[in-house]
Amino acid sequence: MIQSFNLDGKVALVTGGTHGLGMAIATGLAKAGAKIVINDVFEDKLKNAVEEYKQNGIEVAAYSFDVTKEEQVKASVAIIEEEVGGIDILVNNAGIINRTPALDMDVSDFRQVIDIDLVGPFIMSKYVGRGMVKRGSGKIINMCSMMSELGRNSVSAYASAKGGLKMLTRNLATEWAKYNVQVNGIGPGYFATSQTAPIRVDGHPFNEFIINRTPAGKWGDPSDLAGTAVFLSSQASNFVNGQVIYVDGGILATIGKPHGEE
Ligand code: GCO
Repeated sequence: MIQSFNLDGKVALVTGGTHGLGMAIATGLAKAGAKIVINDVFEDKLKNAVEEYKQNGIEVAAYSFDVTKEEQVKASVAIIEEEVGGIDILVNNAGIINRTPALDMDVSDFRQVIDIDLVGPFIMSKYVGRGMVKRGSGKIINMCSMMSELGRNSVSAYASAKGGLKMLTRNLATEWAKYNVQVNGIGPGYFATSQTAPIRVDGHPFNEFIINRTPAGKWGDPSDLAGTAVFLSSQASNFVNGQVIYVDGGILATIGKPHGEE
């Protein structure tokens, strides 16, 4: 049974794998045996990340391209498949958030979030999926969110993108399951990363809110996602299609509790 979780010999591409949840997932996949490829639009982020991975005993291949630019993705995927090998596992992790009330949000800012968080994963899946379909096997993991299911003030663009990403996951799963390509999602709850740092500082009302709203009573640690990512990247999930697994400390399981109640 444990062998079915083994990723030896597999090539895993983690977009935005230079920090945060992407780095934690890539580290978990590496520990399960995968060869890791990361991308970022910023060369300096890539350089720093390669060094950080190396300090943790992990050799990664790094490529700079923009997931929202179809020509860049097409060319980069071809180079990666030439230089590293066919991509067996794609983690669509790269993304941004813009916390602005809808009435105040520029349409251009809304479009930018949709472009990076939803159109980017589509473009990546289209060009990596081609090879997977041809080889008759592959795993795609889309990084969804609590906002794939729930709204909250100030994140209309992000929630729209992550809700769409859940449905893109289901649709690609529908189209590619017959080729033995499994497309699933991971929905992180609230994790201690740079992306949540502004709303996690001591004394910030949101910090208190999340601790109270999460049955586990804490922010997640990025390493908490690795096991689910290994499962969805491995043979152990070959009959799992179009699912989003929420790693959220119980947030989506509960209506919450009155402030102060244990
Ligand atoms: C926010 C947070 C969330 C989390 C994550 C939850 O502003 O609400 O940043 O978006 O990062 O997406 O699943």
